[in-house]
Amino acid sequence: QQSRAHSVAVLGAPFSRGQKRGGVEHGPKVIRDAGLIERLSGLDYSVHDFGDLNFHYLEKDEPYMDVKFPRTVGAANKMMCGAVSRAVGAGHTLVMLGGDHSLAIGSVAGHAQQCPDLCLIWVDAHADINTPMSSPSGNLHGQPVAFMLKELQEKMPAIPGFSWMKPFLSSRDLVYIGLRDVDPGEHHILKDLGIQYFTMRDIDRLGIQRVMEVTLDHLLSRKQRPIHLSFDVDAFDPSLAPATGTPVNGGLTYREGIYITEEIHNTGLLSVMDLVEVNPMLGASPEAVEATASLAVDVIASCLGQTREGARVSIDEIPSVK
Ligand code: B3U
Ligand code: MN
Ligand code: MN
Repeated sequence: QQSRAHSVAVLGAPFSRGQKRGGVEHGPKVIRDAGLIERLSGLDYSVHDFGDLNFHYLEKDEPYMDVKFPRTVGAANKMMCGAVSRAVGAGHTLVMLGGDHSLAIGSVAGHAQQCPDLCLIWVDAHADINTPMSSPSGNLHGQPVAFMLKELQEKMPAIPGFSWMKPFLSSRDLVYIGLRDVDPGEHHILKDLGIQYFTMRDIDRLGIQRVMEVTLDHLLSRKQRPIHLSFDVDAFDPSLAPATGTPVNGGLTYREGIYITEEIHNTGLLSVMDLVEVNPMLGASPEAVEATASLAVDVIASCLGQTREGARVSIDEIPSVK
């Protein structure tokens, strides 16, 4: 039942202009240094490391209304969109390493160019669905989902840098898991559009098994289609993932996080995943940074079929006594 992709492509996205804190552009490097490529190769994939995208930070990029670095973020996402579209078109399962979460605009948009019927699972402490008007910070990493949704089209002003894209996703094709820091405007949007979401409280009430059952049923019961997983490392509890820009207490346990990714793998439908917001400059110690990066590697490997049961390589019989 588990269809295995033949090849996995890894694409680094060293970019930080979607938010204010420096260091998240080094995310791809620390995740690779934590052994990502070796781990994926050990899962029997042919792994293609596409290296890092080469983003340009524009020198003159004044805020538009309150939105920070609109042209820089827009251009980075245009580049991301093209790269993801090409990789998916070439038949790879793609892993995008952030970088901040504004990069998901281009990642999901590029995926949607190849797979217009995709669905989106957003694992995050935050909903990242502010519009430029509702955003309390003006940071674009708190707004990527608003750029994608067709239902928000009328609420979105024309932001410089984003004329290359149009909204492409329906709100019923999106599920959130792990929310616990949602702005008032975001909460209104979630309710107004009837978006399916599971807060940490919902996980406490239902358990992660039931949450995944309802999530996959919501997205896949009408038809099987490609999954885009956008995983913000701040979904995890800060005790597990301290090296990130906006940690929020009361996050996912290690086992809840891995259960989510195992269930997504078991659908056989994962097509693109983002792993974002690892910021090695925000760990209190080298150990804190290594723990966060190695957690990121565990999440990615689990998405791609690493199991807690063993049995990756088949052995014919119990070794006999010589
Ligand atoms: N919701 C707030 C804070 C935030 C969003 N995403 C992160 N932080 N990582 C905002 O700025 O939109
Ligand atoms: Mn996020
Ligand atoms: Mn977040």
